[in-house]
Amino acid sequence: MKKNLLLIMVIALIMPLQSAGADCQGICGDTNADGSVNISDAIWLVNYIFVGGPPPQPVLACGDANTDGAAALQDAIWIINFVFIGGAEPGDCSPGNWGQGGDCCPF
Ligand SMILES: [Ca+2]
Ligand SMILES: [Ca+2]
Repeated sequence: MKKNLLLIMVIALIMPLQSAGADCQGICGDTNADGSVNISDAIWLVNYIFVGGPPPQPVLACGDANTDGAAALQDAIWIINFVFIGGAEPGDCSPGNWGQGGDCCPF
């Protein structure tokens, strides 16, 4: 019983420390975390949404190219527009400045 209480206390101490760092990392729109935003990121996102592939890396927020607070098909379309027809760059992934790294903060 005391071991369980001690374990709960340790977890309670660790949890706020993890969220305080916010774990902001990655580049908005770089869903496969290879350091650039290209068509493979749109494919990664479509694979995640429709086929159950892995989520955007390193955090889900990196898939939120249109900064509406969710990683969805619209974000894949946003990335495709950015890559192929000069559309707007992926936005600030809650929060952060695009292209400066460390952008994607967990939702
Ligand atoms: Ca990429
Ligand atoms: Ca979005």
